[in-house]
Amino acid sequence: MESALTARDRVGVQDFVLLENFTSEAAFIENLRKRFKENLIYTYIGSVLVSVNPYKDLEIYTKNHMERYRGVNFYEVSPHIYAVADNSYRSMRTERKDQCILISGESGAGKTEASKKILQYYAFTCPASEQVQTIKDRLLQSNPVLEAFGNAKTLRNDNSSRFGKYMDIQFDFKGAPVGGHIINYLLEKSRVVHQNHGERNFHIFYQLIEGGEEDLLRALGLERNPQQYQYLVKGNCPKVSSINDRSDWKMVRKALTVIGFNEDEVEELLNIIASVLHLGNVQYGGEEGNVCITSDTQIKYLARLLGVNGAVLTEALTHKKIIAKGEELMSPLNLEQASSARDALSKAVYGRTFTWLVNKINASLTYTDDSHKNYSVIGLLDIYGFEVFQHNSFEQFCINYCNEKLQQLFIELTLKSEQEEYEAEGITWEPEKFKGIISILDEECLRPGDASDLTFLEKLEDTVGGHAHFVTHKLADAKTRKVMGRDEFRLLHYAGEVNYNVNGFLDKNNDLLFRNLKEVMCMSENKILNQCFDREELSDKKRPETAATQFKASLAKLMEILMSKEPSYIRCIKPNDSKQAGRFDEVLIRHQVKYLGLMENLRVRRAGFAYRRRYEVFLQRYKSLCPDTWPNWQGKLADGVATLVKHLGYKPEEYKLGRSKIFIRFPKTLFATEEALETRKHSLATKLQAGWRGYS
Ligand code: AOV
Ligand code: MG
Repeated sequence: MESALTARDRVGVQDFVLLENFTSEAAFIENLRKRFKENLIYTYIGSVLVSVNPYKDLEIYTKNHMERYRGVNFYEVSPHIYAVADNSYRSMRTERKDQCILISGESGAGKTEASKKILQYYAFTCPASEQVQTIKDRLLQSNPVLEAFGNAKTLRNDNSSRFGKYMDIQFDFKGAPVGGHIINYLLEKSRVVHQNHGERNFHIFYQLIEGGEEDLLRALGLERNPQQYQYLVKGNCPKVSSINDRSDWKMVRKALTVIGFNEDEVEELLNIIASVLHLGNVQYGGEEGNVCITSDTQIKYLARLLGVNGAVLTEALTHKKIIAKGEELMSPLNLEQASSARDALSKAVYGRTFTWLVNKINASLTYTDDSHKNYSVIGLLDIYGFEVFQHNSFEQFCINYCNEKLQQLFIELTLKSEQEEYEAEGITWEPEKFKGIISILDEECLRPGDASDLTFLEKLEDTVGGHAHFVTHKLADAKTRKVMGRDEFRLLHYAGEVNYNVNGFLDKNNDLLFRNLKEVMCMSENKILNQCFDREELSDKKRPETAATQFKASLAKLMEILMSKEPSYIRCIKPNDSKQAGRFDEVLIRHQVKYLGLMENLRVRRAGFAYRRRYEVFLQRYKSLCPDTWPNWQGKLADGVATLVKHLGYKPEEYKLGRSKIFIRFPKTLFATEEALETRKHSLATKLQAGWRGYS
């Protein structure tokens, strides 16, 4: 028989709190490594779940597993994401307090997969009537749809979320999921018109082209070859080995039906997707000052698919309307302006359709029965993770800003008492630097005259240039200067350094669509577009808020939502950069353990929690170690605990019994008891295998 000690040697401890050498980062990582090797990807730090992406399918998400975690105490079963889900659910039910589960980690660490597992857990374990079943199905099916339109292959992740998502699941008094609501954050629209090498556009384009039926493609005027489309060729990556676009297409089509799309709506939605591809193929020619569209094939399709007048659209794609002395004039665009007007239209159409889609899903998740007005919620947060590429732009700036906000929240809520130490370790957090950068960006966007991406950079140097976490080519030391472009600024984020290239910052932040293109879209006969482009927008004289400012405000609101709920945390770790199973890249992992603040997290937990346990929790966990407390202690809890520790041989100086908790003085006492439990479990398992029934 394998002794408990060797079992522990092999699989490590399931809660870092039980590590003997809890201040040692090496011991922490060693424990992660042992467990990872045994496919044990989950480990706790108290109630925080640390998850390492296995990059392979583990048989740990079956219905049996879900059953095993249902209604069971955290400490009675091995660590699992289902335990976290169940714990939040039970807290919501018993304490009647809204919950939220915050999932964080860098790009590719496993956040989206985690959020899907949680949703599946609720869909399977919560009670359901027929109506509730419909909601459950829709909750589940909202994922493939939103992923098709909002996820894409990047260099970091084959299924990278390119939008942030916060989803409330609403439960009635019986604990049944009766509705849901999704808030989406800043979609990376630029991907619609441009992808970096080795990356793709949003999945839906490839799904449609690869999976769409012949008739459908003919009606949309599409060819079954992504390389035909300018918007799909830039990354030179039409196929991804881990993705089957054709079967995904089938899944998405089904999901749309489950969510309640009728045939007309599906048609209108696909018309929009196809029209974006046609827009990308609109070619300009002619002389400067007299730009024209060289072929009218695309315009013909576009007119039909977008439900607009072809001639009006052509004019809007080549001219800009200006109002001078009360008169409207059409001023011709040059080649560059015309292509960027076209791309702006593609981005606007796609981005607004995405928001429309979220609203449509929300409508389908709204429970109509009035008796369910009083519901409790569990919120799930799955954002885009921190990311660094060779070339980083406005989008990465926003994504990484969002991650810093979330990290800040985590620190505030869990590490407050150790914040100083955290800062002393050099992992400081300063959200203020972003605010400064965003307001300068806005200033330059609003300033008439010579404002440009480069003047923005100069202004940054003038204002935040002195900041220790900000550097530019001009301000850098000789070594840094070598790896920085003249058009870049570098920020030291909590998770690492990122060089941002300022090219395009102003345009992306302004996010402008020429007025005459808006006018054309407002006249669209496509019902979806009609809802996306509102005529009122045309009469609105006020300048719309910039993209970064809107994003900043939406994140501030998100923080308020999260603060109003009882949080649980899942900290996802990415084991390697090559998306490979079984590879534990220690350097990469140590970096994440550091910046996620896991060591500090552990120290706080140890100080506040490990040596104190409520009587019922202590008794529940260790009752099997004493014949008098097994299987159940009948008397007072305190007496049960006293009986148990006496049997375990605790010496008086090792513990104190409080009003509702036992206080254990030395960690070694707790370890010994934990080990006894391991041994007991192990011998029980061996006996059961040998056909043994009953207890001794
Ligand atoms: P992310 O959401 O954290 O990145 P994902 O959840 O998309 O990362 O995970 C990336 C890939 O890792 C998935 O597509 C799976 O192949 C694999 N994976 C993750 N978790 C598991 C798991 N529990 N079991 C098996 N495979 C897994 V980003 O959205 O890029 O920040 O913006
Ligand atoms: Mg994701």
